[in-house]
Amino acid sequence: MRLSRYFLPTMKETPSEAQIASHRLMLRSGMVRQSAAGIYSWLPMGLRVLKKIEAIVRAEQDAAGAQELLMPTIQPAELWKESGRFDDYGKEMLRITDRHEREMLYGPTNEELITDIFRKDIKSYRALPKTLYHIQWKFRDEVRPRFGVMRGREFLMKDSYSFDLDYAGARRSYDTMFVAYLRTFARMGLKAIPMAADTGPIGGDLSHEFIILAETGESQVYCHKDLLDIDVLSETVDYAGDLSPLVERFTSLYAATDEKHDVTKAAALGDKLVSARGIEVGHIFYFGTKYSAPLGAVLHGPNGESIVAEMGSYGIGVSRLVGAIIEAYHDDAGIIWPESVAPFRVGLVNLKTGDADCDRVCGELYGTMSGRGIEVLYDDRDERAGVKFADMDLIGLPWQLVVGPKGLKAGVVELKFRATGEKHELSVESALARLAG
Ligand code: 5CA
Repeated sequence: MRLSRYFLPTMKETPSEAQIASHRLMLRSGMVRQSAAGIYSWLPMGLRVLKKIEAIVRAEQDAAGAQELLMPTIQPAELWKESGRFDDYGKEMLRITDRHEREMLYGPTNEELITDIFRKDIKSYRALPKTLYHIQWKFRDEVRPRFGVMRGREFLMKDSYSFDLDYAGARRSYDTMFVAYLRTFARMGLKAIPMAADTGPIGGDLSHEFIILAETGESQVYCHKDLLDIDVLSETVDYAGDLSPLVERFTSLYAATDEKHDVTKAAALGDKLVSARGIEVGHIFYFGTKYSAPLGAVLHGPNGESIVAEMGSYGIGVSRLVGAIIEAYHDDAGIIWPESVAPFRVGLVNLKTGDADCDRVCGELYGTMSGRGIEVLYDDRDERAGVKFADMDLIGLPWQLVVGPKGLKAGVVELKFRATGEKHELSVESALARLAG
């Protein structure tokens, strides 16, 4: 992509409405624009990151055996009356009446709708277990939408729902998602710690929030220091095998949100206790028959008996993750994207647009990288070098490849790694080789 043609409205000034770094940086780097309180448009650069995050979430869900479908954003109120949540959900639910005076709502979550789909088509115990998921916009009329996409009213969630025949099966499905979540967040460069948590309006009696530690987090959390040292991606995961040892490595160490905090247990950890602020990026629940019983998701068992499906649900805040990753990866100059979610891998900077040599070499580099599938944003604007450097640091692409007239005379270009600021002068060929690796 050529920056001269790209829709990337960056800002030098810090927007006054933004209280935390990620919100400021998302506005300044032209990723999102607010259209109403807690409701955002995703501009091209922001959307690229959102899609990258979505792709990692999807890949890990698929690897764990979950199947993707897509449910609508608008749901009929009747289903929620069947579960009893229509009244319980209160003011957070956006209620809508259609032209036929039918009560509808903009889905804040999908337990009822998925149970309805399941009960209509799945009748035999042979069809289980099943875990279904979708990645879809939700609406919650939050009292205090704030911090940009971190606590929005409209937000993108990945939500999965598991159906099993008994507790043991449901526990297995829970553990599968537990492990898939560990891997998902690790692939984004995040250390998300599973913590014992309250179940709130979703219900049930087993639940973990996946929390990343950050000063600007909305919740107070406590955990054992050793949890921060487990390297999840170095573990071999076999979803057909026994996942409980890995799950136990996490759950055997103390970790709790404020609501579940046990002062005595925490005190016993001594200097191993970490007390910090955290951002909830995922939340998983086991709630047995809370929805399947009232909605009648009942199966024929092997001996003609009736079995009420055992369920769990598993959410990831896909749009919240964009902000959460920036909270974890930024400095005074801007964002520092981990490679796995970066909107482009390389920012190609032409220090002197209009100079025949610079234009030619940049054109060649741009063509070669694009041809090799390296995602590159080419700053071909007629701007001062200072402006170009500042914008590149702000948008935080992992690599900056800088081409200037002086360097070219000496036969070199400069490759900068945004995360460390490390710079190397290299020949064009060596720079390309580095970037391809
Ligand atoms: N049905 C369950 C699991 S599918 C559920 O709705 N869980 S939840 O309420 O915990 O939401 C799942 C995730 O969505 C949260 O962990 C959080 O990361 C994200 N989320 C929740 N509310 C918001 C919000 N207002 N803005 C942005 N992300 C949110």
